[in-house]
Amino acid sequence: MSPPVATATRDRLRIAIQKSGRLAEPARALLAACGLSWRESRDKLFCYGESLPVDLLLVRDDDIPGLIADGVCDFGVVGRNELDEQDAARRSAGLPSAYREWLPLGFGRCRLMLAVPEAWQWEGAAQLQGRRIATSYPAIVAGWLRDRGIDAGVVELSGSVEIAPRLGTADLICDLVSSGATLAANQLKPVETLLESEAVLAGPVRGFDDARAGLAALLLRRMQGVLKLKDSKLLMFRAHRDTVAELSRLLPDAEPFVQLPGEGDGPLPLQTMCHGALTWQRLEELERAGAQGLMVLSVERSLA
Ligand code: PRT
Ligand code: ZN
Repeated sequence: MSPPVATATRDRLRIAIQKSGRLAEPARALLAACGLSWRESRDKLFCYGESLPVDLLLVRDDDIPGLIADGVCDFGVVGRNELDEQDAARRSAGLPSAYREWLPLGFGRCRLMLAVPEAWQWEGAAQLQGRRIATSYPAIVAGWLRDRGIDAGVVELSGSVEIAPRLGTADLICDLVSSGATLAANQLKPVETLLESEAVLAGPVRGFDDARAGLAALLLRRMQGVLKLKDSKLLMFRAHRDTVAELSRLLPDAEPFVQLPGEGDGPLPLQTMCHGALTWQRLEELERAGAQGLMVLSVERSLA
């Protein structure tokens, strides 16, 4: 039987992730790649950690910052947009920050942007004076306007923000954009970026002073390892000493070459960890520059 969700255990970590939605699967995949596994509860809201004392709480993304602030959860995987919005709202209500970003996670990328009707000639922020902006991010938008000394109305909407100009409830919008297709379908064009967002690991402002400290450090180290290796490949090849400088120039996204033990005075056996894509074209270029027997290997795990 799973322990009740609200019990404040101090020797287990509790991480909130989105139950369903854009960040749900990538968050689970990242935690699983960190070696975590869970027993699902029947209500599918709480998953008891089996491989490590790290439990999951499956919730709506909007609830994650508050769960951390209240100490119900230790960490959460949430969009920076949501975290910053709730933090800005807390601060404008005179409350102290109750969480912070611990690690950017590289998925769920999008931008919080101002978008205006296509017919507008965009001349800059001053044009917003006296206008009405529809958004689900009122605190971020209000702060952005305040910083620029602009007096504009903020119309808070929880969804379908992009139709507000057509309905006449606002003159322009501020919303998340990834491909831009939603804006285009609503005859809107993006003009200003307020925030570059992605999923982040959010946690308390300060660390932990009990058994969770060690668990948090372990989790963070594994996450950093997984993220670093995500696009990394081990590249092995042989090359004559006089071609090494040119080969490393062609691999600016690789770590310094390591020479492997070998015999004779033929080409040196070398390897390097490359953090960018190794396309066929790049390999052919390396071959022309003198690399022989090129081999690209996937890396499962690394403590390097
Ligand atoms: O049910 P729950 O409350 O948990 O989920 P939700 O519906 O509030 O959130 P969800 O799953 O839609 O998004 C979760 C997080 O994904 C967001 O908080 C962002 O951090 C991130 N994310 C990344 C996005 C987008 N890209 C995105 N494109 N969230 C929303 N959108 C929406 C945007 O609001 C607009 O309606 O997609 C539309 C624009 O997309 P394009 O591709 O047409 O530009
Ligand atoms: Zn939500």
